[in-house]
Amino acid sequence: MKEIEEIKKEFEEKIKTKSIEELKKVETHFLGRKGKVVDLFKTLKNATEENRKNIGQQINDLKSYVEETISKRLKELEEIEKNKLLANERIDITLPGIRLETGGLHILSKVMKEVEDIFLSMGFDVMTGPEIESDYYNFEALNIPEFHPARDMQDTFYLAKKILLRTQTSPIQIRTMEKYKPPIRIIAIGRCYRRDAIDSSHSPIFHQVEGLVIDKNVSFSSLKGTLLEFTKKMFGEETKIRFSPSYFPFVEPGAETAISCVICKGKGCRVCKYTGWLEMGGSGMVHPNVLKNVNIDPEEYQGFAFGWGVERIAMIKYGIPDIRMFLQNDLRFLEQFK
Ligand code: 2U9
Repeated sequence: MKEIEEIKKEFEEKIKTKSIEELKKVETHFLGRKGKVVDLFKTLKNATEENRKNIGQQINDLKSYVEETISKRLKELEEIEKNKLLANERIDITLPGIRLETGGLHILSKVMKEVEDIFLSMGFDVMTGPEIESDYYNFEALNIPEFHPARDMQDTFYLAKKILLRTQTSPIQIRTMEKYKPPIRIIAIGRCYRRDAIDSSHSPIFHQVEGLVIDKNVSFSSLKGTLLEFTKKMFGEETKIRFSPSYFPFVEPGAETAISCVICKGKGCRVCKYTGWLEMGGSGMVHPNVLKNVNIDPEEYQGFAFGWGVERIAMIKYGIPDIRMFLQNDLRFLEQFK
């Protein structure tokens, strides 16, 4: 009887094991073929006749207590294992989601669309054309003859003797006038190329928007009205516009066009170099020779045209200090316009 008590005490110590593996060892230690409980049954033969029944009963009770306790303990440990597993796999759905990076339009694309929308609202069509052009469409048709200084002034990328990367979007205007009869109201917008030295305001790749209106009774005041309307919509209602006489082979008279400084409202600041004005590009009445080149009679039809730089518009509108930023793909710059 003393031995039964000792084994029960030892068992109650060992059953507090933490792992299923350990528990299996405890089970073998007590209930296995060479286990403590089996040994107890072997000692039965030493018991007296009248005690044998009682002791046998006691040993059986111990055996079933050990079995029940072990299977209870096993269930507890399995439950703990399961919960541990669940805890590891648990997903906290209240955690903030992982923000998926989304792309965005490049600021120049946005500005070109804004320019297009303004002219579309004024009844213009938007035209595009090839970036690889012939020197006929890029120079000759625009009244820029073979050895005119404008050619090297524009420092052109030639791909072959008479094939080049367009230096302005004017070829689109020529192609449009060849294809459609007046009245014409279009803007031509897209990428142009010049062999310029790169600096904060010059890039070999830049974008231009040119406008062209061909109709009867088109006057210089039509040009001023159209550009003023565009300027107000693009830079704000209080913006003014200024025309200064200038020369371009494809317009006569020609004018440099400037807008009042959007930063200092014309008082004078570093951005407008204290002039109060910001040069935006050029404009003028389409030269009669250009009309003749596309078989439009300058006696019957007149027209005006202008050409502004898209980077220039973006840099002034958004305070971008360096034209190279548009092409450097620096996310710190690009993401500001998402
Ligand atoms: C046709 C007839 C006339 C477009 C014009 C300018 C003046 C002009 C550029 C200067 C550098 C724009 O800022 S820039 O990129 N252009 O100053 N462009 S008049 O005149 C045309 C165009 C097409 C058939």
